[in-house]
Amino acid sequence: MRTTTALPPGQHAVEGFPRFGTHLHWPPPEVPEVPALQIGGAVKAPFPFPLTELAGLPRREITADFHCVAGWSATGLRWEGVPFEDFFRQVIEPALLPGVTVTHIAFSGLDDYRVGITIEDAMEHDVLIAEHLNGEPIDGDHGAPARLVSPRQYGFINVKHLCAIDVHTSEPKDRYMGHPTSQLMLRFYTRHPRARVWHEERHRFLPARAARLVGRLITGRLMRACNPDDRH
Ligand SMILES: Nc1nc2c(c(=O)[nH]1)N[C@H]1C(S)=C(S)[C@@H](COP(=O)(O)O)O[C@H]1N2
Ligand SMILES: [Mo]
Repeated sequence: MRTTTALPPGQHAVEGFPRFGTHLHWPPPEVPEVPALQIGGAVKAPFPFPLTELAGLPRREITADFHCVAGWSATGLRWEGVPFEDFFRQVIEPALLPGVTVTHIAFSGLDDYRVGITIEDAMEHDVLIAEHLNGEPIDGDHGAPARLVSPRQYGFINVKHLCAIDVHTSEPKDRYMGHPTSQLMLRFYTRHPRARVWHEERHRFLPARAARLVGRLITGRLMRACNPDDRH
């Protein structure tokens, strides 16, 4: 296990692991009776992949810190699941349309939240489709039944309640669902296409230091509106 020595620039450690996101005004989405990942995009035909079948793929455990673009970091989280790289090679690649060059992967949640990331970032060895957090099945707060974990990228890339994975041949549009207030605030935030924490890629246009402020203002406000007793 890795012990945390340093945080990426502009981040501060918090106790525990708060629930966060654009969806905070609502309870976590209900998990379907037979949860599955709908695989689509540049494939021969879309198909569902039942989550139970993840058990038959290579498994990995990682310990990593989690960095929200608002500035807080939860440290030493132990995630367990299937490396996305293995999932891609074993499940998606055989289904691809012949001759396509995959550039991006879009991950969607049951709450209709979606982000697209580059294939390079998705194939990093520590990117997981995670089913367990600290030895327990992931709960509703943190993304049941499974979530994307990409520790080198900001929290907003780490899609909770995974239900669909689409392969793309160009950059897809993100979709942040949520309360109208969150939607309004998020219109002022254009996220960085790669969002790598160690490069402090917070915002598509603003330099890192200015983006720290925007991130804190927008996401900090969202957070406090929903967790009035917490100070993150
Ligand atoms: N499905 C879904 N995934 C999501 C979000 C969301 O609103 N819906 N919010 C993102 C944001 S902004 C952050 S910081 C993290 C928060 O994860 P946590 O609630 O487990 O702390 O989830 C990310 N993944
Ligand atoms: Mo976030």
